[in-house]
Amino acid sequence: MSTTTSVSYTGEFLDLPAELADPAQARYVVIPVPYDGTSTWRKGADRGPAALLEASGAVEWYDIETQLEACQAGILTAPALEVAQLSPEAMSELVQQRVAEELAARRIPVVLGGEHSVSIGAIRAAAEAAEGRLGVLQFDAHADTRESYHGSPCNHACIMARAREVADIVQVGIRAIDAEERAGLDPERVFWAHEVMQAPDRSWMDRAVALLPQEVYITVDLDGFDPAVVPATGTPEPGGLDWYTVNELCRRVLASGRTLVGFDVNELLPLEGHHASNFLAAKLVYRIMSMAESQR
Ligand SMILES: [Mn+2]
Repeated sequence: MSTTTSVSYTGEFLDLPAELADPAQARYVVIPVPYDGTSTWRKGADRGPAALLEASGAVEWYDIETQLEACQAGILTAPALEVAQLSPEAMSELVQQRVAEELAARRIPVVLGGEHSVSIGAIRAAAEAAEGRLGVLQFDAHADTRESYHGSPCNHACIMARAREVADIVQVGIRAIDAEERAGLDPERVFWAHEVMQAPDRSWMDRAVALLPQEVYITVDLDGFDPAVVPATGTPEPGGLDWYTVNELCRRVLASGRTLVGFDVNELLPLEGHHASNFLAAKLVYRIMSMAESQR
């Protein structure tokens, strides 16, 4: 029933020819992590990476805002990690190991979820490889700061609790938490959706950027977007971010001179007959690469 053509897609990001996906040269490596072990409501995020990759074939190589073709820097697409049967802890360790290898090879890892628990290993690897303190910029409807959930500290609802153990976090678009999480949040580091989407100007973005150290990892839970923008996600929450807000904050972070060490886009739950969300996710991956390349 959940089988669509996109599930079995195993092509390259952007459908790049071999010369733009040369392991000896490529600056980026896309790592699909089709994991859906801990999601709590609608299942199917394990189909996200294949749907995103399939949609990426329709993304233009030329980026209008940055006036460049980021793919000229080279983008590898790694085989999907085999994680379906793993516990969240074992999955996180495998992702951490793979991301650490790519960082050691001086590539920028781009993890495709899967549910949001795929980020834990990537953030840990980035924090270990960082020269100084790592910053993690999170776009999400949920704070994900539960210490443990359904028996696991590596549940999707805990990923920012794990991130703040090793990094300085900034949380944007948040609009669903429980009372216990509220008590543990650092109000300076949380940019609530209802505040930023109704703010008279974008000065809040300057405050967000200033909270990040030199080296930054970006984690995009697609439910950070409004469900009208991205309906294809497992736990949609009304009142979310729009395309230009997410793009502009990423642009400002990178234009500030900060270093992008890696990023992920997760929680895409492909819907039959709806491909706009898959395409947005693919385009966002490429836009972040384009913004990073424009600072080189
Ligand atoms: Mn979320």
